[in-house]
Amino acid sequence: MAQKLQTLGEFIIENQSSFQYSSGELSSLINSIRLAAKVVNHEVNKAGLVDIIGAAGDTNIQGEDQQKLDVYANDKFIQTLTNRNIVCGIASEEEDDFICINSQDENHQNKYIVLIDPLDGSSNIDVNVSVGTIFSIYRRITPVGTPVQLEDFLQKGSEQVAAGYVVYGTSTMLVYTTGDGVNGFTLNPAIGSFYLSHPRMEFPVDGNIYSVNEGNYFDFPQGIKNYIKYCQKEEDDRPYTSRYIGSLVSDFHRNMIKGGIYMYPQGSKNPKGKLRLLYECNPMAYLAEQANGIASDGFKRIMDIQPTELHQRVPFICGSKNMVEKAEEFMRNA
Ligand code: AFP
Repeated sequence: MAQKLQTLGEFIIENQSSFQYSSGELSSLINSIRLAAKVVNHEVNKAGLVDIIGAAGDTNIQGEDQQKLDVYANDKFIQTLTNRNIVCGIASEEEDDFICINSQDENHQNKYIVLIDPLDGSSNIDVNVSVGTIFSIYRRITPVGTPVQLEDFLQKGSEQVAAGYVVYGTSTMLVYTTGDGVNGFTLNPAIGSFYLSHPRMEFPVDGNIYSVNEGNYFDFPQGIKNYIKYCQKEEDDRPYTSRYIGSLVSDFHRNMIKGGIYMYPQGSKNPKGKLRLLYECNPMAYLAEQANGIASDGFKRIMDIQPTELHQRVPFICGSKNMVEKAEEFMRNA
């Protein structure tokens, strides 16, 4: 007999009580992200049809060209979270500073803050390659009812209460964790609902895919060069294969399903790594650990790093446990 399909909305309600701080607020927040994701998905899918792609003329704080869909996704997520009045602060990869919500209202009781990379991998949009949204949720540490402060955003990844991503791919999926495993929901575009399609997602302990921008090979630390050579050697029946999309969400998603490792190390072009600790690495690290994987900067756990600035970058190595441990071993011994 066919199994009953469970929608994301039903899943959120059903699992609300298993969340340790259960008050319904986190559920509403994830519901808002679901809503914004559907709106952005609609626009991303139209990208090839309408003249929405291309640089918007602005440059973000990292000095990168912003594309119109980056701006659109940023606005939609911020608007949805602000209008529904369920968070007290938002930080976005596309904004220079964090946004304080309800700063004038002493009676507001919202306790969550959201950090978001609204459209990661956006340089892939104009060639019809998958992109994603990444989000990360924390409880504020300053008193409720006061304006949020920078310290609310500069928490270690280990303090996250939820994290997830939306991958706008051949199908659109929302994958998230609230600390009790990772579940994936696929959008049925005909109905506009996300359905539980990938319950309890886990990285295989080992894998055979390594994902890295090998164009930067000569710039990599010796440990990473040695690890890549190890993957390429044909001896000992180690048939590794290379797959790199250049869109973190998509590379992570594939590796979680098939088993693999993603690496973006430091180098002279990116002395501290390229990826952002708060918007990309911490949420992916939380998902990875909840899915039996590991995320490291080559030497230590990503989620143990104390952030010092909003747009901080770190080296990032993430994926199947045995593969990440092996890469760390090469880093230590280099
Ligand atoms: P964009 O959002 O600028 O396309 O950057 C995407 C990204 O942050 C991450 O999603 C990719 O894995 C990584 O950068 C790709 O970087 P390279 O193009 O340097 O390999």
